[in-house]
Amino acid sequence: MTPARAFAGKRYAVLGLARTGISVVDYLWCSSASVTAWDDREEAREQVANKATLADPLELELSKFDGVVVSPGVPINRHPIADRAREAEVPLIGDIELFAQARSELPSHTVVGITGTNGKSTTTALIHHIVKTAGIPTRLGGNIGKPILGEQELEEGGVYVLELSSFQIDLTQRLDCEVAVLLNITPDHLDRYENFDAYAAAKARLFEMQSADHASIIAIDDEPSRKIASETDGVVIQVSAGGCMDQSNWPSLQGPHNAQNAVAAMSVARRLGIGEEAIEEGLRTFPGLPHRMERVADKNGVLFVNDSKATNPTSTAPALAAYPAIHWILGGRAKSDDLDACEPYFGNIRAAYTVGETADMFESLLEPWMPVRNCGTIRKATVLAAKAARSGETVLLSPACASFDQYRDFEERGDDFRAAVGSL
Ligand code: UMA
Ligand code: ADP
Repeated sequence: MTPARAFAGKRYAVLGLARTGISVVDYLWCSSASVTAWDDREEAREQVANKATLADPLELELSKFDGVVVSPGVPINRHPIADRAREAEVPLIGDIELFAQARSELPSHTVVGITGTNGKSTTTALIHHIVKTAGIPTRLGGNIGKPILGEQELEEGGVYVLELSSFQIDLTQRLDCEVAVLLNITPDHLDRYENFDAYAAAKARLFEMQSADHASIIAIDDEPSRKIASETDGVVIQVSAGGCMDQSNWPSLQGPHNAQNAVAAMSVARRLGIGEEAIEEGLRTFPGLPHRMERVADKNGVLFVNDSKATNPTSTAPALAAYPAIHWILGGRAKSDDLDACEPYFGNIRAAYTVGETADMFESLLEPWMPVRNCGTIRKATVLAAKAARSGETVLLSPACASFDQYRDFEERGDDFRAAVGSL
């Protein structure tokens, strides 16, 4: 983004210096703001030493600042910075709020914001792909792994497509999306919210920030989303996975969950004035995203699928629904102590291979239903599953857990599975 005059001469404290924080410091520095930055990790601090004063915001007089900019990964429900900023009456904000404040200085443009528990990245990438297919300049950013302030500004008439997590929405006060999308709400991130209702309320704020003539596209396939749709004012367009008739021409959008993503994306595209032909072309040519039901190999008729991004049971369920005879590799760091969302599809599973911290727990949970091998690691599970699988069957990594017990992130876990398949 080109620097904004809105921040010139202002003072900001920035907490958290990973992808988001670094982009914030760079942007504020280029915009001639004065920045004091901090991260508990020394190596992170070193990266901004030439652009910011280094100091822990908890040791600063915060009332002297115009804002405290924190990263989405800083748990503001328990980190003392939240109380300190409130006491000093300084806004606690994130990078998306800075983007919102700079919008009036950008060439005229449209913002599409996408939230939901599952399917955000797929839908964000799909909308971006359809808009691009229609020949409109467009940029992807946000929770998908690309902080928007680090992305290049669009020319007149462009469309910014932003994936927004509830953590980012919590740090945003005035992002008025021309089109805002809610895909679904199921339990997740409960360590960051007082309860499930508070998590749902965080998502609802995206719609509360919109002007009356801007569109809210809400998939009404679960109760909390239906409630938000009924309580949202203005232009509300309700969609449902059930409204998607035929996915056969969309190779990267298979399964009921992708029907939901596709109907939401189609609705956004229509709202943006994109014609049906470009929409269909976009759906047909969408390449899909790595680590989401990604077909990594076909060996002697056995399909190997990497769904490492499925970090909770709800996001694993559609993958289990999509194949008839599965050797299921699962486990990692627990997000829940049950697999209830997956249970309707247990009939599709030939055998389970448990790994990671939840290996024992899932072993005892699944044993009454199916053969289980307690493998410990994905490497071992892949070898055993590949040996057992017959032609026409699928070896599926869809962990229903976070990756942090054994890996840096879900990408590293999916790459390890791909490497394990490669060395069979
Ligand atoms: N830190 C401290 N003190 C603390 C806590 C944290 O100094 O008490 C520091 C950490 O050392 C770290 C930084 O703060 O350096 C936190 O960074 P971060 O976790 O926010 O990392 P980013 O690289 O900026 O990534 C964030 C999002 N991370 C989270 O929401 C946890 C990324 O989403 C997002 O892609 C990126 O911004 C760009 O927008 C990741 C994610 O897991 C993929 N999101 C969740 C999800 O999708 O379920 C919401
Ligand atoms: P997010 O960015 O919200 O985490 P992704 O698009 O990366 O979502 O998909 C994460 C996982 O969730 C995928 O592995 C996929 O199996 C599952 N998934 C994708 N879309 C949906 C949906 N609409 N509903 C439920 N699960 C979904």
